[in-house]
Amino acid sequence: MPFFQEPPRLGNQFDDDPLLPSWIDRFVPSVTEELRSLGDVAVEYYGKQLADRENEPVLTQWDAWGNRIDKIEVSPLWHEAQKLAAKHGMVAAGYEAHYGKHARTHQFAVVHVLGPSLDVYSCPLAMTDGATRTLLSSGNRALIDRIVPRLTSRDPSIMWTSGQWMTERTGGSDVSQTETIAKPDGDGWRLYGTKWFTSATTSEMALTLARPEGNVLGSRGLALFFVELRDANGRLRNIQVNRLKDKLGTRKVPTAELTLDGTPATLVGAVTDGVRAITPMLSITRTWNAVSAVSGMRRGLALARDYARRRKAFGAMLVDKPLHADTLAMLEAEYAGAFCLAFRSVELLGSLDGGPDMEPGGLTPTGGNDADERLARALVPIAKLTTAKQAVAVISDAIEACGGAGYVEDTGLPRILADAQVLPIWEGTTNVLSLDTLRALGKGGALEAITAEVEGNCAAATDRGLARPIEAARAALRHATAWVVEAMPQPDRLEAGARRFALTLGRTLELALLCRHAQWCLDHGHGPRTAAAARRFAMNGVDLIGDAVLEDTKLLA
Ligand code: MFK
Repeated sequence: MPFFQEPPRLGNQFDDDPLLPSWIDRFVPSVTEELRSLGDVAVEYYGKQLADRENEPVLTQWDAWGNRIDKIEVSPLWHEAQKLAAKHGMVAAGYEAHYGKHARTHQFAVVHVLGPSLDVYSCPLAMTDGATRTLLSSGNRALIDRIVPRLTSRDPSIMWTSGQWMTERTGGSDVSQTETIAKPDGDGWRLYGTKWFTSATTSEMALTLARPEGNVLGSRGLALFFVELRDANGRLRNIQVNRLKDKLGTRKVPTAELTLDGTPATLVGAVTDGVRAITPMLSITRTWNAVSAVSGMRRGLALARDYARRRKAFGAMLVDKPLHADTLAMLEAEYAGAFCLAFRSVELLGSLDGGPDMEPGGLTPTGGNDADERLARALVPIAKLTTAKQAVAVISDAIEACGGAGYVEDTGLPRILADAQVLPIWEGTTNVLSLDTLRALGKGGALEAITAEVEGNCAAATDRGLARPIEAARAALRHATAWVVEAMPQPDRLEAGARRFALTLGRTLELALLCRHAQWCLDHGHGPRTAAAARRFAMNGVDLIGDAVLEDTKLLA
């Protein structure tokens, strides 16, 4: 009988997760059974995902009679994902009163368990969540009353998803150069321009930036608009889909280039300051990005761990080989740190929302307390940039741990890595977010908030076995703080070191949060595994601070 290797299999994606059950037990234990049952749904949809692997979105621009129709058909799994997402409240749960201030933890736990099996349907959901928060923050009562109930519905026949169109040919980072023009038209506006990266073009609505005619150049002159994509007959309203993007990953997502040629639009708020108006979207989608990064790592590691128990080489199972086990342990520690930071970001969103049950009807934000707001403003970009880089590195190693099979498309493994590569790009690159971190710290109070966060978590971790990782976190924080204070008056030095600084803060926060959670696990019967992750994370390295020699940079770049 010739040898055939058994493929890696997934177990229940709640129970098999080394962090999620204890995190949920700590913050919102009443959702444990719901998540456990979704853990099986995730396994079922992983199978469907493999079967659906080759289906990609198709754009049909013309009908048989020469009419421009620009119809996009998405994959069968995406149709199912739309229903699942509504039913399980992947957006709605964040706005429901039932779990009080832990509504966001509940919501993102569902996203974490189901997301990796839904072929990046998380992309339109992230923007839908961001659009909900942006509309709520805008105070535009007419739009809030008409649209938010759709975005937060659990009924698939009612729920809408939303796009977010910011990127133009002029760029995705510096949106101040936006070329789309808005012209007044009766009570509303019409938009003229080209949007270069519009994901979720099958959504019912979008929020977008445009410059009202005559406004000043730069981001202050932009305004935020609401666009309903189709008329009552399902026809696009003066929107042409030029083509779908031929992307490295996220190939199930119908990302398109659009021309807006007199597209009807509604002003969301003021006629200026659109970038500021859309910033609630950024905090939400960046947190989705962080959770997608950890859930992508989980999927890669779940398969690599299972494979290590099915694959024999050089006379032993891979898991029993010291070097293979050491590699998996290093990756699991990265996952554990990233998980804690992403879910801390989630928790802070909850306090920024003011909790979901702050008012009858439950959907108007009152804002959180000042300390949490200052912390969130810096922690969200740090969490996004740190976890995204970890995801690409960890998933790359996870598929390497499956050997050649990890490089063969029909195992489904390479797709996990290809999809992860968007995470450091989408919603702000690592460098843009490093600069955003500096800007957040420049507002005052944010570095103190981060220091208090690290110190508070370290102080709560009293077990002797955590002493070394705690010292590593404190030392990295001291080094980062000293560096930024010294570099502050030297703009070029500060900017050049911003990525190392932001990543050091990210890894320091991860380690401190991990130590705190490890202590909780030791105290509440969840065993010593998380403490082992904290020790190993510290060994992986935390402190990246350093100044490059400028002349070397010039020679190299
Ligand atoms: C899943 C499928 C994916 C498909 C493939 C996708 C491929 C990639 C497609 C893309 O292109 S994604 C790129 C998306 N783009 C971004 O996420 C934007 C990245 N750039 C930034 O985040 C810039 O920092 C930003 C555009 C916000 C800078 O804009 P400006 O024009 O320099 O504005 P400015 O003056 O810095 O900020 C305006 C106001 O917003 C200020 O408030 P004040 O007016 O009160 O002073 C800022 O403090 C505030 N602000 C800026 N960023 C903020 C913020 N407030 C809160 N949170 C933030 N993050």
